This record gives sequence, C-alpha cells and structure tokens, in this order.
Amino acid sequence: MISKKMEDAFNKQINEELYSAYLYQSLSAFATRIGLEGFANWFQIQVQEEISHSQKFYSFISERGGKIKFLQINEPPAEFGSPLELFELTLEHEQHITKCINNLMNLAVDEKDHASQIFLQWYITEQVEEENNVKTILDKLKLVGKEGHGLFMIDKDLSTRVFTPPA
Ligand code: OFO
Repeated sequence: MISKKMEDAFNKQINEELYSAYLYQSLSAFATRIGLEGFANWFQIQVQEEISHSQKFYSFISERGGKIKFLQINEPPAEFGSPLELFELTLEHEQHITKCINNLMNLAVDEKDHASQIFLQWYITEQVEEENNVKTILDKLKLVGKEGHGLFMIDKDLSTRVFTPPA
C-alpha cells in the first residue's frame, strides 16, 4: 500500500506530466502556425511521450492500492518566440521536471518506500535522455543561427521523429 504522502506527490506529478503535454501541444500548434512542420512533429511526439509518462504514474498508483486524483491543469502560453527560444523553453521545462522527479525520489527515500524508488529510477534515466535530446537540438539551432537553409535542414530532421511507447 502506498503512503498518503507518496500518493499525493504522485498525483501532483500526473498533473505535471499532463501540463507538459499541454505545453508541448501548444508549442506544436505554434510551430505549425509559423510554417515549421518538422518542429510541430517533434513537439507532437513529445505530447505522446508526456501522456505516456502520466499513464505510468497512473498505473503505479493503482497497482499500489492508491487513489487517483486529477488536479486542474494550468493554461500553457499560446505565443512563443524564435525557433531557438522554443527549445530554450523546452530545456527549461525539462530541467523543472527533472527537479520534480528528484524531489519524488527524495520523498520515496524518506518514506522508505523501496517500490517507489525502483519505479522512479526509470524517470531519472528518462530525464537524462530528455534533457540531452533537447540540448543536442539547441546546439544545432545555435550553430545555424538565423540562416534559413540550416533551419530548413533542422526542420526536416525533426520531421522524422516517431513515438516509441516506453517499456
Ligand atoms: Fe518531458 O518528461 Fe515527462 O514531463
């Protein structure tokens, strides 16, 4: 059985993951609006990833006999800046999620909740990958600057991203 503290913290994380999906959906819509279809695809895949992250928490709470509680999801911004700024914001957001996951792990350690610690290890590894993927794209964007051809190539590259459901 999961503790009430852990249950509340995991329910809050479901909300964080669903807000992430909302934010990336909004970024995808914005990218479509400015003609960057590859960027829009990348963010759309990110939406699917975030929903799958929330589902993993959902299943875990249920399996441990806890109660699922959906909290209100905040409204994401609808206007964003340059292509570079889209990924700067993404990195900032993922760094925030990494902090949330680390705090969950700290709580699981305090609560001596071994099952939660093992469960959270997946997210710790996932966040390393998430931040690294975004940093790689950011580096490329910095390299090409405002150069149109380079941006076109990156957009083409981002259009190839596909969703792989987590194990
Ligand atoms: Fe982007 O990792 Fe979940 O939120």
